[in-house]
Amino acid sequence: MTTQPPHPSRSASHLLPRGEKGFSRRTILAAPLALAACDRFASAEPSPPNVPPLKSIAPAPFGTAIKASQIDDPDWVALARANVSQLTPEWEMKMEYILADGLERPNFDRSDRIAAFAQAEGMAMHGHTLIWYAQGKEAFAGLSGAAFDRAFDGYIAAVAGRYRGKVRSWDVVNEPILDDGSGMRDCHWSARYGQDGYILRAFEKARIADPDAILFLNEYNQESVPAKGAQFLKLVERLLKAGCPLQGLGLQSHLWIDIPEGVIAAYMREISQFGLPIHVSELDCTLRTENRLDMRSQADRIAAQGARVTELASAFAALPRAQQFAFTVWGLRDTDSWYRQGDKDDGRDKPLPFDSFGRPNPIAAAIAAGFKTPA
Ligand code: 9MR
Repeated sequence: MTTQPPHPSRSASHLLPRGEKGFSRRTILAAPLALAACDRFASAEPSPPNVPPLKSIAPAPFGTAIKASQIDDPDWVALARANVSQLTPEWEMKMEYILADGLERPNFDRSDRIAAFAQAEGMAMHGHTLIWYAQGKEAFAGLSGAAFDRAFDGYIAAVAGRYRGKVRSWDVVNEPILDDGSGMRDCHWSARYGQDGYILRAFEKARIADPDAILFLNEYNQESVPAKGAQFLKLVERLLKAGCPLQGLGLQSHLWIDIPEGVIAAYMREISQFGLPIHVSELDCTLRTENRLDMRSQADRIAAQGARVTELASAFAALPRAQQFAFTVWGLRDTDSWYRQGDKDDGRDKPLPFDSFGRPNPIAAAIAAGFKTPA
């Protein structure tokens, strides 16, 4: 197994207040120093690559994560209009926002705004996410038995029902597998319904609330941590056998530069065997590693990043057309990324297709190269 960069779900740091989430203390201290040291003699940044509008070269809808505030940013809107045809709300369609004031007072203002923007711009929308181990604990605290069931079913009915006809698809359940791939996560949902039981129930309720949306199971590190990928495939098999209305598989693809060559493409071939639509649902690729002694230059890191991202895009392009659901990046500009928020921002990471001025990054060229050469 390779050294992985920190992941919010791994450290549960996404449960921290906004602006406090992100990297482990060790990485926060080490990464900027390591990057600064190895770049001391680096030449000026190379000029941005020429890349056609990403939506014009993608074999399927090209998506991005969106925060409602970005609708007020004309530069972001221009970049989105040029490059994307699908939107995934980054956090304002989750329980953390919808249920911030409790079960009785759901907040739909921001997800409504994003849905209206998508409609006005002729962009599709992907709902994210109904049931997640990491969220809803506070809102559901104190409920048990039938009251818990009513709240669980009622939440899915209200949210998926509200956006019926407005979303193309939903991440019904997010991130059910343990990080090391040894099994399923325990959480407040599994405590009541069982580890597979809460997933089955969520999909059934979502199916009823929105019969037309394509229903996805979404997970990270499937294509990069073989044990986790294997566990995900086993879960999909069990769910389908149990009659779950699971219709699509979400590969988050939060990549990092040291994923061994070939692993991503091999997993894409395996997961495609179900014949279900595949959504590359949250692509970014951090340049950071947790290895303090990593003295690679920024240019070397960017080359490694390009290789992994091209491998992913190329594996996606090689899928049968009916299985290419969408290819979504987890933000457009580096400065929009969750890797670049708050005091954890080292100012150097370039995980997304555009720089802070909206100019294409090498990763955009890497995506384009992959789309061009299906493999
Ligand atoms: O990027 C998202 C960040 O803005 C939110 O604060 C955080 C918690 O809601 O979620 C981040 O997005 C995560 C996604 O919903 C699920 N997969 C991992 C993503 C990156 O942490």
